[in-house]
Amino acid sequence: MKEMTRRQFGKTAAASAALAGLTLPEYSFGQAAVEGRQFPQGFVWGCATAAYQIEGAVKEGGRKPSIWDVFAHTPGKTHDGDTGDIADDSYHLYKEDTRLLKNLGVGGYRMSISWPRIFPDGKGKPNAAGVDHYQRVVDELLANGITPYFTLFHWDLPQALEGGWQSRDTAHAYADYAGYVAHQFSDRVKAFFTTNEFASFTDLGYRTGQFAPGLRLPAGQANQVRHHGILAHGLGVQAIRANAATAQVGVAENPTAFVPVIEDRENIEAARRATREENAPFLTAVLEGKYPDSYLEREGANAPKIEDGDMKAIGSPLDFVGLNVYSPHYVRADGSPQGYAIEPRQASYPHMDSPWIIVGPECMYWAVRNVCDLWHPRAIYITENGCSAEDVVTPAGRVEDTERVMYLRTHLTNLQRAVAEGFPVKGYFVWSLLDNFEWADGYSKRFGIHYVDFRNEKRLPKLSAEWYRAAIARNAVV
Ligand code: PNW
Repeated sequence: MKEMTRRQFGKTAAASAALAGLTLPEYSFGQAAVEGRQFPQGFVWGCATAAYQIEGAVKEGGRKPSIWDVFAHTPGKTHDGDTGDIADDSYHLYKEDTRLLKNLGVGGYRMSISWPRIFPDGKGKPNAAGVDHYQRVVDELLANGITPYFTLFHWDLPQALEGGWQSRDTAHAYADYAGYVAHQFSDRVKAFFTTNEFASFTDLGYRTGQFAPGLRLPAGQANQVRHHGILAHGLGVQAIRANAATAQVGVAENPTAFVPVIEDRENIEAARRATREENAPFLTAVLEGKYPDSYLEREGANAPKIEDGDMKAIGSPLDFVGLNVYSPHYVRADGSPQGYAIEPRQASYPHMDSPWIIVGPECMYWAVRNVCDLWHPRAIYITENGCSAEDVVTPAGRVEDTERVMYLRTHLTNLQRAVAEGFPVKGYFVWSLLDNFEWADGYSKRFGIHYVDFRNEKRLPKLSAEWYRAAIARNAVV
């Protein structure tokens, strides 16, 4: 028999319904689907950005350079020599950005505070103009019913801090800065993320050199940098709590998300083991207050030097854990002592515009589940999820980023699974509100749900913004 096309089938169905005197309820299929894909009441929908990626105005309001200003201005370090000098000019356009957020209907905005605006020299005398700027941003958000979530460190380390993260003093300077910001803002800002993605600002900055400050240190020194990164987080938690009794504190981290190749007991166990082992110097240390012995043994003489009290600070209890989730790693159980093997990725694996964003939406479910099964955090936020796409403005003046919609929809479907199974996921922040300065990739990779014309900083909602708005309005994956 000849196969019926969908269109023919639709016509036939409609015709037989009409014959039987029935009218098909509008959206009948859609509604049934949405009911099963609902998020809980009070779920926080949001967008995320980071200061250096959107603000521009690098010399205004008393700001001094961060390591990213210096790095981006060093020839050969970023795509086409792009810098964050202007970026999205959000320093001036924050009211417009707030309008975009309001149009989406989000409840939360995860933004980062530029350390060199608050302490231009990294420490010492705070800069009132920097504090005032963020007070105005918070005013605007609150006036529009949007809850600010502060990330206190999203990689823009003040250049003036000698030695950067190689110096233990930087962890103490960070804690002073974090405590100061908490003190200034905690009457109106309730949620603080200490740091964003340990591996990105330690390993990529100091081991592989792709990110600022672009160093390639040997393993022992690089491990010490990692230690200073998580120590900063721990001392920061203590400082925030000391300065703001009611503040909610957590970390925003991108642990490698391991997906079991087959969903059975052995492979699920392998994914859990891999999560703990492969994230040993970062999330595991933070949530256990201890480096796993296997990590210390593996690193041997290169293991970090730990001082008294470090691990207690690092393991400070958290109110929530933020997870940045983009891509999966597949893992299987094997007979090895560690009990798992990470699958190599085949060359044909599908990816988004950034080659590292491999598409495997189950990573969203498993990132949540592995972390919850291992460490039972009180709450989880998805602090970032999103993708780059080769967006173009059509002659009709639109950006039809259907592949970003596909990416978001499938990841949210998997997040909804986690929520439905009872994992304590409280919110989700799309990366990103706007196209922006994508670090070493400069302006060549677009992650926004709003398009930005970098010749004039004009914003344009993409199809994905419309889609996100609909999902938020229905509190469901649509
Ligand atoms: C995250 N990688 O960075 C950051 O938190 C954002 O600032 C960034 O814009 C976003 O993801 C998109 O890249 C990452 O190469 C950058 O594995 C690179 C990697 C991971 C995270």
